[in-house]
Amino acid sequence: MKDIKTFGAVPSARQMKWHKLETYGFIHFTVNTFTNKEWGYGDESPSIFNPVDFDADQIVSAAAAGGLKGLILTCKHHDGFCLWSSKFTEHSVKNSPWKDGKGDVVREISDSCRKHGLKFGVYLSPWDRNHAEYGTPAYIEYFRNQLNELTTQYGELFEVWFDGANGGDGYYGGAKETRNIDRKTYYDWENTYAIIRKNQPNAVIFSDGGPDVRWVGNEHGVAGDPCWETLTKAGRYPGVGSDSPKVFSEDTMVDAWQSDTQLLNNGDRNGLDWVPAECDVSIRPGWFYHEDQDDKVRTPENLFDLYIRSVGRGCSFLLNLPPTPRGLIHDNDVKSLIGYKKLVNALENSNMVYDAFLSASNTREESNEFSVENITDNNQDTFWATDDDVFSPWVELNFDEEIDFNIIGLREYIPMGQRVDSFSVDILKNNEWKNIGTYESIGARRLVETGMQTTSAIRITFASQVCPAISEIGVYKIMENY
Ligand code: FUL
Ligand code: CA
Repeated sequence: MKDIKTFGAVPSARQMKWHKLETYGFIHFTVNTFTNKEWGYGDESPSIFNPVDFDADQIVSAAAAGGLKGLILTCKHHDGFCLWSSKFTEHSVKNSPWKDGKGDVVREISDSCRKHGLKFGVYLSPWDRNHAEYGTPAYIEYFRNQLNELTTQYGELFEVWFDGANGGDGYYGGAKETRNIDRKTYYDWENTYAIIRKNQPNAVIFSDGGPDVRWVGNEHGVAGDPCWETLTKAGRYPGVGSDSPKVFSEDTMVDAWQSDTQLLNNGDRNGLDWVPAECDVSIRPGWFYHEDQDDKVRTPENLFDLYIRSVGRGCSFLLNLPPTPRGLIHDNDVKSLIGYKKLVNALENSNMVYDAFLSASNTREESNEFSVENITDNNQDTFWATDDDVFSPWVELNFDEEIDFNIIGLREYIPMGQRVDSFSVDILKNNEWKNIGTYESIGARRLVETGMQTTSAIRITFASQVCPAISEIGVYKIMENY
């Protein structure tokens, strides 16, 4: 951009597309839905998969009602059962009674996503507790063949999701034993990623080690404060964190990662790569549907709180919606999604920044191109910037009358990097500036809760190592105690 130099790591074109989505959904659906389990052992018969009322449009409409911009489907979970009719295994929908073995969940969900304007992504578990050859080179060939099918047969994908859980006990074609793999070398990840790069150049690859999008270090949907967009990704692969456990089990998996999870949660201000975090969480306690959790669906208020603590910290919010054994999203989940979307809309509609008179302590070359007006034009591609030697400028918002607000929102112009270290918010009280908080990190989006404040002027002072580039600022009022 003109003569402004970028700062540190910057997002790739595919990451920029992904940043625009902010919220999208996960669909966990497989034999577990019928066995009432979270992890299948791999010995489940395909005959149990029979979602008699399966309705992709109902599932995708539920996601759309919650404002979700895409869906990632568990095409194959750890149990190895394939929701599409893979050429390379019998362990799939082709041997289930559903649609007489002619059904394809991946096809129906991806088609419906396109119909409703949602992006589509795939989850393919590297770990396969069904496959007889898991642990040998032959399984890698199988895994890559499947990846090839999923990345060529279902149109454009926005994300490919790799789980870190890998290795342990399983059915393995009847061997029923424990198999451990070397997670650093077994998948030869760079060459596995190459399949995705070739077939789906716009798709981001997710795992706890990136390379495009990183796990946020917990499954509660909450990013750290601060949460930097950067991290050094050298040596990091799915399931290969600094303290990854040797053997996975359902109970110990998340705990065993502890020291690495802190780093994933906060990111690294000095990291060499742009690897933003994704905050995954389920709308219910389980990832898969369990009838006894029908009354444990997250409330709209709770989902909104997660939105603030994920999207509002520069990350994405990945919300899991598990279909029932009939193949539908339960009414309770649909109600919560609708209520949550209302709260997000209410936040956006409360933005008072358009009523403010704007001023700034410095504007780059005093040029209109970098004018402070760019922070309220609802366009993320325009921004306010200062001269190169200005590292602590301020922006002032003056209102004709006093306003009440409790959230301040900011966006950096991230194609130029994450430039701002911190920012302070002051409000005018009895003709004096009163500080109400200092916060670290902005990135793609920042929503800070300031507590309810009444004032006629707000001043935001930035601290950065290079001139800041701020694309949007918002001043919001949302009900308290959500
Ligand atoms: C975890 C898996 O083990 C869970 O079953 C689920 O798929 C979740 C999203 O990731 O690592
Ligand atoms: Ca703008």
